[in-house]
Amino acid sequence: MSISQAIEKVEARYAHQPEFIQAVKEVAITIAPLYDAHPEYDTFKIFERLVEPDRVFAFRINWENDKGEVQVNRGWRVQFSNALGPYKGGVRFHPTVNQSVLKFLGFEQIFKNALTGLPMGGGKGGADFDPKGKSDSEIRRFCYAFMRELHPYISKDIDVPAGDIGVGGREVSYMFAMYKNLTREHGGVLTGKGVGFGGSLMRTEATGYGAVYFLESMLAAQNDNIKGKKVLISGAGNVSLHAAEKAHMLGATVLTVSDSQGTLYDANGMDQEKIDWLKQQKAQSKPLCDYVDVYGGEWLAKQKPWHIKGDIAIPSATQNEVNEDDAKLMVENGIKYIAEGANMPLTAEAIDYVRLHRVHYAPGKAANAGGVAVSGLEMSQNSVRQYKTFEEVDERLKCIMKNIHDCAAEASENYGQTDNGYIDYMTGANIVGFKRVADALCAYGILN
Ligand code: NDP
Ligand code: 8G0
Repeated sequence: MSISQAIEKVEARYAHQPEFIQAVKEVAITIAPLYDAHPEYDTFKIFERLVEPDRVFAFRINWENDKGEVQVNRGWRVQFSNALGPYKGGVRFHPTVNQSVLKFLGFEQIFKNALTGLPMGGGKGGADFDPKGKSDSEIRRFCYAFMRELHPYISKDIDVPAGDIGVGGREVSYMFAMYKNLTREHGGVLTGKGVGFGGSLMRTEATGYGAVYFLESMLAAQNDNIKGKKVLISGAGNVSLHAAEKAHMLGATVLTVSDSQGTLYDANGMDQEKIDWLKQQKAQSKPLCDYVDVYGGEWLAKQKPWHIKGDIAIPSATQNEVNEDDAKLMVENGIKYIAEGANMPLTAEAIDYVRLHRVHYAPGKAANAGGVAVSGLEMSQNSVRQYKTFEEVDERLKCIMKNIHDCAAEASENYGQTDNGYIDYMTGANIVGFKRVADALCAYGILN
């Protein structure tokens, strides 16, 4: 079966899973030259096999709110592929979570994890629980209940979840406590744990910092650098605020962050004090717009950042947040580089538009791989029970991000996709990630 036939089959079978189809097509359209060079992939039906998860667990979560009322949510864990190592990927708590979203995220995770060069397979999980407006006790009860249902399917050598949207250090700690309580195992079953009980230094910063390290390599490839560049960031969560922090540390001017309510625009740039204030504000679930009263700038209610002039965009909120109109605004406003902090923040049309206009574009599976890479380092540290310093992890992260950049750029060149210095990172990253997984599957024969 050819790749295009496999896509048709996915489209027919999963017509009700648009995000998943979108993610599959984005990989499919770029790996044809690799497939042509490797007839064994066709023989072993690698693509057809990889678009179907190994398994999906679906479960109900019963929990009690502060009024003593019983609440019911749905949860899932998608174990997509363990060809390269234990299933690895975050857990998302957001009302928009469904199987389509988790399958797209799990599918992407397979190739991202392969790109890190660390032994991790791909998976993703979550629940349609909305943490907004919930008390700490409600969050705790939900996390306990979620882990009570999830724990039979995971372990440090089988499947290793972590946080994602709506799941940070507090939630990981509650889930870890329940896992430990039920299994009596104090090991590396979750990453993003507190540093006092098995967490890695730098895991919190890793995704945002890594995205900026990736950008540094993209800029260097064009004989350019980040100093003095104007940076637009969307989102105001873990990825966004740490991307802002690193961009500022390296001499860029961070003009925006945003959330579901609107965009914060500070023409003077956000320095460390302002970023620390934003972290505090978000940790207390307080509104971004209060910033204007303290530091000035503008609050643009219900607006995205893309109508503002800048050099670099780091969309770091959620999937499909940048549509074709937003892409046009980016190009009109001078954006030359895009590094995806979020997973699939650009729609397919937006990607086509920015690439057509020769904006240097790094897909999430390359640019945001720093988070899962440091999770991989957390797993190793848990196994050997020895912990690295912040500086040691930072060095490894820099090295991994540079390696992902260089491998993707090299594949773009080798497969004839680099055009006059314009590197096709999307094709390059997909080819490198896919090849590592496909070669493992071929070696296994027809077992996954
Ligand atoms: P957080 O929950 O910390 O932050 C999410 C941010 O995005 C918040 O500011 C939130 O705003 C905003 N947001 C979420 N959904 C929407 C929406 N529908 N519309 C507008 N804004 C929205 O999540 P993370 O920073 O961890 O994750 C952000 C992205 O990065 C996700 O795509 C995630 O999968 C990806 N990622 C995360 C990694 C990590 O290590 N955390 C690793 C690699 C990728 P509000 O508070 O108003 O909802
Ligand atoms: O550490 C992880 O496994 C993790 C957590 C959240 C998101 C991601 C990702 O790569 O999208 C990975």
